[in-house]
Amino acid sequence: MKSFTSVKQLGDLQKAFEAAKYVKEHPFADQALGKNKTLLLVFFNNSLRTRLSTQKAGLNLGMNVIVLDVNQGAWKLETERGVIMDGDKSEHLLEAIPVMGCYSDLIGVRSFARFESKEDDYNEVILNQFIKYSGKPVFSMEAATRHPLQTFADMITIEEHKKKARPKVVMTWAPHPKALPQAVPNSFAEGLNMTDYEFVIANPEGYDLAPEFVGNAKVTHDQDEALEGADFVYAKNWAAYEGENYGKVINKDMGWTVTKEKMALTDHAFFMHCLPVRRNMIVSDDVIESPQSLVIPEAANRVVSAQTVLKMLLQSL
Ligand code: AN0
Ligand code: CP
Repeated sequence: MKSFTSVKQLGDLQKAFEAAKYVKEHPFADQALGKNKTLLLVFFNNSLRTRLSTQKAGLNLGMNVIVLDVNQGAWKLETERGVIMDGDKSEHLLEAIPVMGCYSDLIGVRSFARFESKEDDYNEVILNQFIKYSGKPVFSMEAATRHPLQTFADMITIEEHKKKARPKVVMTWAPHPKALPQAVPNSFAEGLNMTDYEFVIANPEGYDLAPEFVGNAKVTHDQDEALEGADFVYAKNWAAYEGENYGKVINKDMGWTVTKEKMALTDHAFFMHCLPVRRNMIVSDDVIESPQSLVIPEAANRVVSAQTVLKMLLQSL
């Protein structure tokens, strides 16, 4: 594996789940693999889980781990080529990236969609510059269009909790005050399309995701209908994707909050969310605190997903 930017690069899912199970049961078995190797994590955006779980994954593998928060303490970076740099940005990404490459063996990058240009976001301009200019294997810690380490952790969590071979998994949009990227839902859809589960996406009109990510999922604008008989409810907010509304919040319909009444429509479903979550916007207190809530096991599996992927990357160095 040269870089890791999409769950599709996991290849055979059953083998990936087995690799994850081994990592979970033997977290310190591969310390020799990472010895004297440096993991650099670069954050253009905030993070709690990704930051801590990926560091822990690297440490479990015996790696040295260094972290850079680009917006706190580093020079402000210009990302466009050809700009006359007479403003507030002191350094260009085109120097910064190869310099970071000099100090590391593997590089993780978090760089959210900026919602300034759909084309730039969906072409992953920042992540791809790291891949092109760092000279090192790069992995996504949530880029503009995907969050593969989250999706892999979500899929491991479903695998661990499913009670039937083909569970019904419903990904539902839920309201949020601010515009959030489509990376998590795109990536989850990409992952679920690799399985033979029944997969339904529920969102209000105007919030349809990009067709290349929706794939074979059934899409409905009726949340109640989608929830009927669900085994897993995966809630997430995302900003609009389509047309002029790209990156905008076009409605905050509180009728889409996942409540006890909504969960009663399901087949005693598990509740999932990648976190951070806004309570009583996305999900009610009682649902997230219920025994059916998997949000903490899901976050715990972020170490497993990161460690499994880092191990694969180290093995192909
Ligand atoms: C981010 C998002 O929705 O993509 C990160 C989630 C893992 N969420 C927020 O910015 C609140
Ligand atoms: N789920 C997730 O990626 O969380 P952070 O944004 O806190 O890393």
